[in-house]
Amino acid sequence: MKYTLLIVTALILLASCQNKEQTTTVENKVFPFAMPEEKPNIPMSASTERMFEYEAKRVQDNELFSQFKYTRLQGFDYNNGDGTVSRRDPSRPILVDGKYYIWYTKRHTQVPPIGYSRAKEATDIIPSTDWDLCDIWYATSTDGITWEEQGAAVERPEKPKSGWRSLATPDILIWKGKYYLYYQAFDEPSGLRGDLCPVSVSYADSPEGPWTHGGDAVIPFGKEGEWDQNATHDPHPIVFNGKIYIYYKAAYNKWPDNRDKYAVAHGLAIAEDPLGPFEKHPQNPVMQSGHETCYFPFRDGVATLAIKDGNERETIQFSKDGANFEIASVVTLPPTAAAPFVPDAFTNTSDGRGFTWGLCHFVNAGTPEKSYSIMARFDCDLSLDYDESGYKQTGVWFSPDIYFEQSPEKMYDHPEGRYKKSADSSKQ
Ligand code: AAL
Repeated sequence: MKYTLLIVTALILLASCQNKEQTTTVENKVFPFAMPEEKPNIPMSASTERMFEYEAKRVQDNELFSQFKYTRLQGFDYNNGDGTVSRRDPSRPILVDGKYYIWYTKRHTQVPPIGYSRAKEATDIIPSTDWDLCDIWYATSTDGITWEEQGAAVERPEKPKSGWRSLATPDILIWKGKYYLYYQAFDEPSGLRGDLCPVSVSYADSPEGPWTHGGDAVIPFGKEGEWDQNATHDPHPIVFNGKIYIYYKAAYNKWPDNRDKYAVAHGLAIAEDPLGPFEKHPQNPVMQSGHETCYFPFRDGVATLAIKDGNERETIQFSKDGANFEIASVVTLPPTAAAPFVPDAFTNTSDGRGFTWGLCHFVNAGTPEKSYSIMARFDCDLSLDYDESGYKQTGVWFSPDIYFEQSPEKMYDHPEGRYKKSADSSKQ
């Protein structure tokens, strides 16, 4: 009797254990309610698998995710918005002796630009694009919002020196105590044969100048038939792995009669001396999304903001080697032509801290007839040293007017006018 009772108890216990085991197994096959720390060993969808590849599983905890908030800059006059004064493509701000410095493309022409597609009509007085007939100007600020324009830093040289037609889209490098400005140097009105221009460099001992010309075509065009055969735009230097890494942009797959098929990619050129020679990375283009370049040291690698163009537009990406980028987050309303204040951009850090603010531009400040650009400030939390939950919210609430501004009727109103209506655009 005693034995029978023992055996029955043992059997009941065994059965209950088995049941428990079954329940546990079944439960573990379903994705849990509490966010798992580790990737569970259960069948998962592609999206769930990918979630474990991000630096944080919740986007709100992702150091490479942020909202962007915008502020108008004070101190810049735009001639009542008549299209004759434009400022665009700011460099990253640098902080020297308590003052922020920026450089940018400034156009001050008698008339507004006539547009990319009418470049043949451009003269010494009439600019084709917003960045035609420009010089590199600079401004200073103590708070990043109110700026004092200081004057030209680098002006167009006389014809036929490279850049005689226009200088545009500068960015700055600090290397061994000297300052280097890289910028696009045009020898013809932009739009004539695309946006044809290579990069020139000038250097100075102080951000105030004077600037000495240091070379032209420092990042040479690719050979005929190569993706960067006729443009090296948006030079954007950082110091990484003890060397100067310049990211640059080229639009490819476009010809004067076939601009709509264009694609944009970024290349990387590396040098040990700011004046070159720059060697192009064998895996170029290193980035197939994004328009203007924006790269910054982040942790032990390099991160980038890829905006406007490409399948992976509006993403932030990260790469350990500065050349092989993966998506880190998808963002809303990212800054156009972002130029963040990155204190460790040139320190050769292997622990990049990110940034919390910068400058950007809006190219549609005017109308298509009086087109000009303005610069603005953005704030965000892409910094490892700053945590502001407001920037990590996922909802971005535009007023209904913003959506209605985007009406089908206004689809081709872009001031840079690169897109054409299809022959048959009527809807059935
Ligand atoms: C910009 C940049 C380059 C282009 C033009 C002026 O935003 O991509 O600089 O050449 O547009």
